[in-house]
Amino acid sequence: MRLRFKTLLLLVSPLLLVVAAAYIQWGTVGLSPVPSSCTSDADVGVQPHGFPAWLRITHYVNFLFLVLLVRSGLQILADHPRLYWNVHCTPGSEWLRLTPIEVPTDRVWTAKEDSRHLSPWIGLPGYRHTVGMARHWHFLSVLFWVGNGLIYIALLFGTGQWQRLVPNSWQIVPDAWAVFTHYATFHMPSEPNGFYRYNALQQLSYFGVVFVLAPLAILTGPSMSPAFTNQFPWYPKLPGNRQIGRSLHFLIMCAFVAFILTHVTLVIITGFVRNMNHIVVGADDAKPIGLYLGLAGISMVILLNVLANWAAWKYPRAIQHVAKAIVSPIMRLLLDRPKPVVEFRRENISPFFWVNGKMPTSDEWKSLAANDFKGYRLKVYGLVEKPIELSLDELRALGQKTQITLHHCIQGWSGIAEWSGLPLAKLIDLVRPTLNANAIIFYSFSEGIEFDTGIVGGQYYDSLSIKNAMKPQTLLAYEMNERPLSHLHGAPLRLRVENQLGFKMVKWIQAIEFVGDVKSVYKGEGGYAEDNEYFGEQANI
Ligand SMILES: Nc1nc2c(c(=O)[nH]1)N[C@H]1C(S)=C(S)[C@@H](COP(=O)(O)O)O[C@H]1N2
Ligand SMILES: [Mo]
Repeated sequence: MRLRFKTLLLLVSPLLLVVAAAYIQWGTVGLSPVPSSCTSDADVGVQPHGFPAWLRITHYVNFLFLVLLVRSGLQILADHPRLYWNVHCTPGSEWLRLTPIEVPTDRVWTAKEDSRHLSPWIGLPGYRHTVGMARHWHFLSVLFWVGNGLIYIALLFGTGQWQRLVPNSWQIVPDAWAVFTHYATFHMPSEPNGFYRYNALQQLSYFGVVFVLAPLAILTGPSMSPAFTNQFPWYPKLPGNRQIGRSLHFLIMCAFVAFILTHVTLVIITGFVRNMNHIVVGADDAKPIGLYLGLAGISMVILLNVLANWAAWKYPRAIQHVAKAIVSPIMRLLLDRPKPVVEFRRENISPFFWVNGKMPTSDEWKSLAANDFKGYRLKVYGLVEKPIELSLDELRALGQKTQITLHHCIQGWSGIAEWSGLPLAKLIDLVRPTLNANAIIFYSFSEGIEFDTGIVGGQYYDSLSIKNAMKPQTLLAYEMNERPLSHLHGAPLRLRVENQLGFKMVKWIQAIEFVGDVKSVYKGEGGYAEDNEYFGEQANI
């Protein structure tokens, strides 16, 4: 693991500075008194107060999904355990590296080889290169988390409870500082009864988590989506670029975890039994029932997490299909229609471009490669009126488009390159799919690797809907950065489909088939990664 020293300093120095300031104040002028409005005990007339059932329930549901989100998110991170501020992801430029490995320069080191094992105690579902399953849990959880959050916000403002969170005067800042100086120097202030009101620092923290941290977590998510950022080019520029968005998404997760740890600690040390009664049963007394039910609730969250891991390993296909039924329609509705438009300039091209996949080993590809692919014929067949075979020269003659675009790998890395090739729409016009054709299958010369097991085997392939294939940034590319495609990057022909993730972009294309339904091909999930690694076939995010 490596964290750049400068970055570490940048991240922790604000915290160190405020703590130091608290000590300096204590040692010089003394601690500011905690304002009386903070310490005065229950003023029963104050409205609103207490914790109604909706608040207690949404608080609990929030906790459950937050835990699932953090665990599945860490699993996604482990698939490319490096965080960058730059969009090129050049090895060595990462600000945080959660792997001991420095990328070797004397041989090919694929992004999949770079993925790390994560203990299933931490990760959901744990182990190595399980990004497909982790994403299903992440996206399913986020739907429920956001849904629960919206209900909470609606009721918060519908019932007046918001007055307990939203500060109504700037006085909260010096008041919160006064409380902070006490905590930081280990002078526990006398606490107000949280059933009626929070202390100033507590209120400000809750306000920050609900109205700043949660929205930022939600907003930084889509900055990583190829479909979304290709529709709204300004969006990833808000954080700066896709990798800054990804880094911030991670740092926001860290802030959530830090908040939860602090929150739980303070709940325990400021009157555990009474506090648990407040938030679990909504009563302001010292009976132990809230504590018992609360601990049972926490055990339930742990149990559900164990079940989530177990289901991911025991019934991965079922989870893939549940996500397909719930998540895919939403992605399709929100992200599938617009045409990808974003292009970059030559000077933006990445100096390094990560590689994925296993080079073809078949004699057929090797002998074609030995002869500079002069003998290559792309076969196009299936549900088309005019099946054809095309040489590379014939492909070039059909039309050429050049685009400089950002590649988004499902693992998290990205890179900008210039691609030239035949717009797929032209090929589709030429072969004329029949009315019952809906999807296009791209078969590779290469085999896939099931990464967690290391099993090599089965033809790599993937599919596109004809609708997506017709979009202007879908190319059969034969050039990268003004050179014929290199062997590593997919010679002689590869797919580019810029509103989707990298795994859809089959390299070393052997043949193209038009089908009615992807169910008829191999295991029927729409691609090698979908069949064997349980990736979702909808690759908009
Ligand atoms: N045949 C084949 N094509 C493939 C893959 C593969 O394993 N085999 N990996 C995919 C993935 S996951 C990505 S991110 C891109 C990477 O393209 P690159 O190696 O040119 O960067 O190729 C895609 N095409
Ligand atoms: Mo990828």
